[in-house]
Amino acid sequence: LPSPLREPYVSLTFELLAEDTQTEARLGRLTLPHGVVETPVFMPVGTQASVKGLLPEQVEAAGASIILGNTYHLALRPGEDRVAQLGGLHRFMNWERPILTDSGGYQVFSLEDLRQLDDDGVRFRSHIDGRWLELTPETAVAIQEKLGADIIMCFDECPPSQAPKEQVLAAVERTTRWARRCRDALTSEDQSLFGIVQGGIDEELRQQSAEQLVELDFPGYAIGGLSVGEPSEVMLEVAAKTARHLPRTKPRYLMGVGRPLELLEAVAGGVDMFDCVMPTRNGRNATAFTTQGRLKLRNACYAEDERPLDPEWPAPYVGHFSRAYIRHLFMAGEMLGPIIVSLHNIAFYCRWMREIRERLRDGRFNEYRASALARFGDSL
Ligand code: PRF
Repeated sequence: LPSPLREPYVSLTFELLAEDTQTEARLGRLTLPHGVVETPVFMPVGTQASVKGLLPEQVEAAGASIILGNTYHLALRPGEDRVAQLGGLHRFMNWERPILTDSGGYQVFSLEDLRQLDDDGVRFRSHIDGRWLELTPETAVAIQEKLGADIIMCFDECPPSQAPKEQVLAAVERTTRWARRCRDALTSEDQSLFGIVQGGIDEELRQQSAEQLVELDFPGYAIGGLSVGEPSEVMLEVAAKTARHLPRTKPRYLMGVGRPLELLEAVAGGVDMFDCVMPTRNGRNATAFTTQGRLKLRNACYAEDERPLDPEWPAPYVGHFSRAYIRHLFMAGEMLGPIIVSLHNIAFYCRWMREIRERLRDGRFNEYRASALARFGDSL
């Protein structure tokens, strides 16, 4: 078609399907090049092009519609050029649904003494082979373009939770400058770049950060810099207050959060997307999330327990194994133990989000929220 008649290629659409009347919660649908994501959504973490221990078909059967990958780890090994040469991250790992990659900002800041930080970016030594590497807004975008995720993230500065206000302000200002550079560096038309709000636990700085990023007009926004050691109630309050300064019609992603009840509360505060290592990491160390609370499967009380992990919410593939058997696998150091509980936990998190979406659809979200808080207290 002649160019004025050709539909512009749309790499992301976000439809608001319902808004709760009593809270800020929203039901949405995100359409990306690799598929549709119903929100609120939980994204399992696949840092090194693998959701640890699980086959892609198991992750999908567990209910995941989008997963997260990490620029930092994949740039170090096997390198973005090799992934690109092998057809991009989707093909490399055989995951055909949407992927979001984090920019590496957060990972590199936890390296402390391995870094040189200035306004240009971060230089650090590879923990794998000691070679010097550079992450800047431009390189973080270029790497993420080679990886080929549906959603890519701006390179941001996440200051430590105890940082004084001047340092948090400086990080906000730098994060905005970097966000503009990321936006200007983007060339790919089938990837959507999200901005990341910083500002620590200071309301004023959060508002400032959000407003500056909204000015840059990203297709979606993340709330970064939280869950870095502050109390859970503070995290939830700051996330909800930040969400108010973000555009109603665009997706909002709370990075690195959290426990199931934190996800529920953050949804009530207006958040649409989450990622967290908790289901997979806890799965590897024998902790299962269930409708009976968290189970620590090495505990002797499960030695002869014939019940499945969660009779109410059986996970695909693993719903029939007894607690006694799973405990045995952990005691014997068998790799099937971490696999079973990781798969169970991902399925639990995805089911948890599905329940939330169903309550948003039928208008009973706040009732459900109250009953879940009463039922699970601090057990989830
Ligand atoms: N920035 C980025 N990734 C992140 C965070 C952040 O602030 C967090 C904060 N908990 C998790 N992952 N780029």
